[in-house]
Amino acid sequence: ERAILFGLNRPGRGEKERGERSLEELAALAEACGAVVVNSILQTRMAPDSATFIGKGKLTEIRTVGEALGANLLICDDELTGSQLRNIETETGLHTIDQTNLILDIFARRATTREGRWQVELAQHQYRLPRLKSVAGELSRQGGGIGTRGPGETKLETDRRYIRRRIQKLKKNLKQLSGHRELLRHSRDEQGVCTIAVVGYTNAGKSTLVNRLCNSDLFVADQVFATLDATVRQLFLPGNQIRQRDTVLIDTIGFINKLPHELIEAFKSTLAEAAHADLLLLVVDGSDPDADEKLQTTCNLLDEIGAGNIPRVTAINKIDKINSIDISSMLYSLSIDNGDGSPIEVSAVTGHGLDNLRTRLDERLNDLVQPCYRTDYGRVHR
Ligand SMILES: Nc1nc2c(ncn2[C@@H]2O[C@H](COP(=O)(O)OP(=O)(O)OP(=O)(O)O)[C@@H](O)[C@H]2O)c(=O)[nH]1
Ligand SMILES: [Mg+2]
Repeated sequence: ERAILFGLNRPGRGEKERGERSLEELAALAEACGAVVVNSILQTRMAPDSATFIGKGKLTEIRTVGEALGANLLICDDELTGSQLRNIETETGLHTIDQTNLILDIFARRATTREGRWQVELAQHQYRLPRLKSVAGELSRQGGGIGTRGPGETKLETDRRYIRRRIQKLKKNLKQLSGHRELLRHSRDEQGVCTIAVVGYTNAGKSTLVNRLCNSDLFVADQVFATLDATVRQLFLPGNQIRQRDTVLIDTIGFINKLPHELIEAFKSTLAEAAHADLLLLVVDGSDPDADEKLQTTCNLLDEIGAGNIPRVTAINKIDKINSIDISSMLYSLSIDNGDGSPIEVSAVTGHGLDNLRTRLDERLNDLVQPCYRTDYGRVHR
């Protein structure tokens, strides 16, 4: 597919650059779906147009550019309403999707576990339901067989009913699985296991760091959303003996700016692993020019999923790719403001700084948890 990207930036200093970077990120997402980006169009506006998102003139321009470049897909760098989607498609003659749709598509491609697939499907239905008119037709055969169609009922109503029913079913299935997760978490609690959730922007190197620290072989790739599950791995720290507790690292889903709320909602049991951790290991890609903005997004999302108050250790990763003087002072002030101590520079690839990181994790865990006498614990209950 040959895609044209479009977005808005507000007037003001630095806003245009911000808009351009946002379109670059959108391009990476589009490429992750196998699309070829042929052009990007940015318009300066105070606010989106309620009917067409960007101005009418721009839409005509997009139609012309699209025809010249042989484009067949238009992707908006924001979430669109159903009527905006329809109006833009009419004006440009191009199949149009928005950023949420794109991210849901990537998740759908990457989800491998049963839980992951159900979570993505739930998010997709919740996204589709209010926009059903523009995509009506896709589902007509699945929901409405003989006998399901009431008198005078339109296809749209049947579709809605099918989706609502499916949403209920998926929620029920997911609830069962999240019960299982809770059980596992509960048993870790009972055994006094210390949990550290590894969180951060997508592609920051979280899985690589978990692998390096735990000698594990989780999937790593230079792509957005390589990880869609919360995976638990045992971490051996010198302090485990002193605390008489085991420690685990939990690798989690990466965050992204404008992470669709449908996904946050659908993935809440997976994200809950971070929200219940004793400590967060926040991984930042220090070689990324937008590192401080991405850190801000990450912090906001942590608040949103209820993990905002968990103590954290910040690791600035990929230090092998940068000169440490280049690291924005913003990064330091952001994490110091949280009262969590200065960030630790590491490289998950070369292993640089990992001993410092282990020491810091140990110190923080010592502050947070008391020793527990695990071996006695089991006997008391028998
Ligand atoms: N140069 C360098 N590359 C790194 C380092 N850590 C990770 N990478 C690379 O960064 C890319 C992303 O790594 P992942 O570990 O998959 O990142 P992640 O944060 O788990 O990403 P998601 O699961 O997609 O959110 C891979 O190509 C890694 O090889 C590092 O310290 N230095
Ligand atoms: Mg990962």
